[in-house]
Amino acid sequence: MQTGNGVRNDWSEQEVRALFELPFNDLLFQAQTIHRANFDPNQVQVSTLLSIKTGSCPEDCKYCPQSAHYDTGLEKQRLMEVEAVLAKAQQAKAAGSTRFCMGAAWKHPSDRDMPHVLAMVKGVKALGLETCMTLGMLKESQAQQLAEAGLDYYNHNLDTSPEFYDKIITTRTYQDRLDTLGHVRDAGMKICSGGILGMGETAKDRIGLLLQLANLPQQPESVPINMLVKVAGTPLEQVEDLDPLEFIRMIAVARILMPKSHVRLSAGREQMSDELQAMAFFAGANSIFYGECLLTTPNPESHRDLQLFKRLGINPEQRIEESDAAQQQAIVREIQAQQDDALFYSAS
Ligand code: SAM
Ligand code: DTB
Ligand code: SF4
Repeated sequence: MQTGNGVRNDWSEQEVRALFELPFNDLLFQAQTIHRANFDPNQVQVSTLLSIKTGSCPEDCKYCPQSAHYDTGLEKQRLMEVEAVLAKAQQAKAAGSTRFCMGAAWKHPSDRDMPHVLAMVKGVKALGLETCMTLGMLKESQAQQLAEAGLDYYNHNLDTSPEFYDKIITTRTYQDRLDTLGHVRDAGMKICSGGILGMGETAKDRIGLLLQLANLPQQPESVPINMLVKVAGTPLEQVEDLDPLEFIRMIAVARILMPKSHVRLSAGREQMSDELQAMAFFAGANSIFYGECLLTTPNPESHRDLQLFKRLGINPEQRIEESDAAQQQAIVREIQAQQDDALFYSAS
């Protein structure tokens, strides 16, 4: 079946397997051809991540340094103040990011935390950045609230295939994740959903993950493909490395199955050579996390990324029109004035 924009969401396992089994050059040629038909091949979307609440997470995701189930020596941090988040967002914007992704180590947001989170969305949006959050599972009403506050994207990864999933996480189900994605869609937000490679999964599991993502009723606008960052203290600390060429194949097949989505070369770039990253861009990746930290683990230094972009002739994607900028500045001034008023009245 084709949806209105020519995107298919009835991929079969056999078809996807056949793509993975193509000779490498044939696969990359097909992916690059589809990429060029849908995107400027020399543009990459740039997002910056911030951990707004760090560690002590009740979930048991075996890859994650923030799970309370494992001792990773991580410095924990309560939910950040809105002002501190906005200062980080300003810095990200000044460095050239167009999207600011805020992540919290929660099973799900509590109703008590929602007003703070909503204020963060409004404030970051008013700075002229696209907004993304990843806060764990959402209830229908919470998704509605986030959408009303202006949240553009919600990140919630399927992580792996339904078959491999319970080897990695036991505290929430695959269906829980699909339900959250449903609430995000119903509320009218864009979906950012992908997974992690290199967790000891099989080739069939990688096919299974892409089948789930590509065959959603509406494909995710953003598809992060993470290479596992092995963190000491997590159960996956010693897992065997994945052949980097299999990672490139995954990007290429994601590009072919989801031709209109941004495919993000996500966690794991710090450990990758420039040449491997260049190959990922050729295979159809067109988004990265930029800035020296992911949520809790290192990302390449900004100057290394800028040099790589220059060597490859890649331009960061610009989303903000100059004409919008003046309007956004006016909104920022209005919010600041409202805050000043609130302070004045609470002090008087
Ligand atoms: N707690 C929220 C949740 O899981 O929905 C949001 C934050 S969580 C850290 C976001 C995603 O980061 C996970 O779904 C996983 O795909 C990715 N991730 C976490 N730890 C990782 C690691 N060590 N290597 C690669 N990706 C990782
Ligand atoms: C995603 O798919 N990868 C990002 C973002 N979405 C939230 C997170 C990567 C986290 C890597 C481990 C860490 O830094 O804690
Ligand atoms: Fe918690 Fe998210 Fe880490 Fe899982 S991935 S342990 S839900 S922070």
